[in-house]
Amino acid sequence: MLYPVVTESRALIDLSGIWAFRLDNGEGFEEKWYERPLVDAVTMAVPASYNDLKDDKAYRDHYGWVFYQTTFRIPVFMKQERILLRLEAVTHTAKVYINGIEVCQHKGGFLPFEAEINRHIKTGENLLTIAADNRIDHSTLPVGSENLGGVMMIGGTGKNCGTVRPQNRPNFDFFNYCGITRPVKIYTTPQAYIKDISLKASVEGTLGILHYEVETCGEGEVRVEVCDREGRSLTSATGACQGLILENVKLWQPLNAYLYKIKVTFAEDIYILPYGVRTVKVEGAKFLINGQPFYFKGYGKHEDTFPAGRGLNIPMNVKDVSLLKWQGANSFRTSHYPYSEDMMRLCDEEGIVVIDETPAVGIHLNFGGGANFKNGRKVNTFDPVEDGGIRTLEHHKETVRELILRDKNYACVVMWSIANEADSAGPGAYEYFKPLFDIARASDPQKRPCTIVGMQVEDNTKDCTLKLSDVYCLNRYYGWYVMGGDLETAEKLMREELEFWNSQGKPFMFTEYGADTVSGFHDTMPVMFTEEYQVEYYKMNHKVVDELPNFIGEQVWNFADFATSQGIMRVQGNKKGIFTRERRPKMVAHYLRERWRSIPDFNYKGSRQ
Ligand code: BDP
Repeated sequence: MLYPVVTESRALIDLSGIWAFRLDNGEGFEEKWYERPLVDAVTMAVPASYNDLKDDKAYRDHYGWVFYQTTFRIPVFMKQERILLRLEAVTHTAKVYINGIEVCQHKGGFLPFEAEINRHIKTGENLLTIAADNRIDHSTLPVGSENLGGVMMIGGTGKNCGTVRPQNRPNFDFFNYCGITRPVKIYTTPQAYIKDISLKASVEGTLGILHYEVETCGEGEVRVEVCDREGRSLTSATGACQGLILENVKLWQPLNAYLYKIKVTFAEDIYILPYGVRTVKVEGAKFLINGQPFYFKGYGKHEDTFPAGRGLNIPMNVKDVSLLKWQGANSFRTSHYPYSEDMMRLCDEEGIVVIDETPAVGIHLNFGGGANFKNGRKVNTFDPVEDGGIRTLEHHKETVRELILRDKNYACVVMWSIANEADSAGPGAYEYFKPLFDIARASDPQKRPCTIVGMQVEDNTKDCTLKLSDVYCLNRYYGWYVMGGDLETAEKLMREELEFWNSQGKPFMFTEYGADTVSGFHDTMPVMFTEEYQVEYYKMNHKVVDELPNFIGEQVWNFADFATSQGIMRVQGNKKGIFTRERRPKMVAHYLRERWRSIPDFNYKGSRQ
């Protein structure tokens, strides 16, 4: 799916700004609020999560639909073109109306969708209404809990005690920020147009071989021209599917990105795609980028800032990449959902390596000590739907397809994460995940490695990641959730477990490890929650992982403190950040800087293999 850009043949209108907004009182659809200007509306920023913008619990803890509204006019010169409305992310379910008529719906809060709107617009003012639903349950990604006994951090009484008002119970550890979180745009294409472009490249010595496939609609001929960064033409070809040779190819390298400009023309339509040539491959226990064993240094992150919530925050994205570079980090994971396209484009440009994750978090009905019951019988996560099992599979398949369709051309993306901390060792997990891996592998023209990011389980041999993942990605908390405060025992237990993973013949890495730390808490002894403890915690972890040759990367949890639901284990949010939510460094940020600046991006463990 192409990111909307302005070219000689395409125009773009960004509808970001102040919109009218109203929380649904349960009557919005019945009273057809989308047919006329909202009554009793308040102002609202778009894009942004609405939760923190009004200093009122009614907004922060709203459950259900909300209505957003704006008006737009279409310039006359655009009217002969195809006119599309593109929504980059509406969390979690959206219904879109123009002049009272529904033009599209979408499920899933972190991926774009669009509709051709020519027949719905009129001369003069058009009324655009977007209804957004934030309810989460066993059928949505991320997953919401349907049984209070199984709720993470609420404590496992097993009783569904009910609440005074209906409310969301996230089965995941981040605040359920909602709304129109990324821009809404109108863009045009000619009637005969370029629908999609798929690129992949191989490299032989100094030659790059670029394979392209262009999908079009209408009559015309495809022409593809490769230009260098300065826009000078290097080579070109005609036809919808071709190979092109790039002499003295300039590779996209981690922290040293090079992007060609791929100019595609078809009939009157022109589209320009920045593209980095690089290869990715798992070979034995190595993760090769451009043929060299890569070592991941970096983070699991969140799109989480004050007060935009999960709303696109371009300055913070730039700041975060700057902090990554300051520290000598080279990568992050888009935990726990696809990030904005603006962030992906920034990473492509800056050479930041990305593990790209779907919003599949919380696919675990018995997490956090709780258990789900139906008619007195314990329910397993992947039990048949009629027996109370999870209902996400079809939506999960669609999400994997949509994510790869959106992100397949980014050089920064080197691996797909199909899910985070699912019940991957539970009965039925393999049968659930196998088709998702198949879809990912079939849809990606570049055939990137795939993984499930896994939590600690009782018996690793039962974890379906062993059979399915190309890289074992582990979230481990030895010294925090396991043996918190006793780093000596934690070290022993962690070494015992990691030796298992090291003996599997595939690469493995940490995608999470961390300790909650309240900025400003200090002690002479490393006591949990102090900045000193966080440093000691990481030193202990690094001592162990540095001994293991097949361990190919460390992604710390988390880049910055972030907002969560309330609970006895969260102090105004999750405090495992290396930076505070405002991006001030905790003590450990300097320790990691020293460590990562002395670890090369490539061949870190080369001498010991
Ligand atoms: C893991 C989750 C992550 C949490 C983290 C934590 O993947 O979302 O925030 O633990 O507990 O279970 O801090």
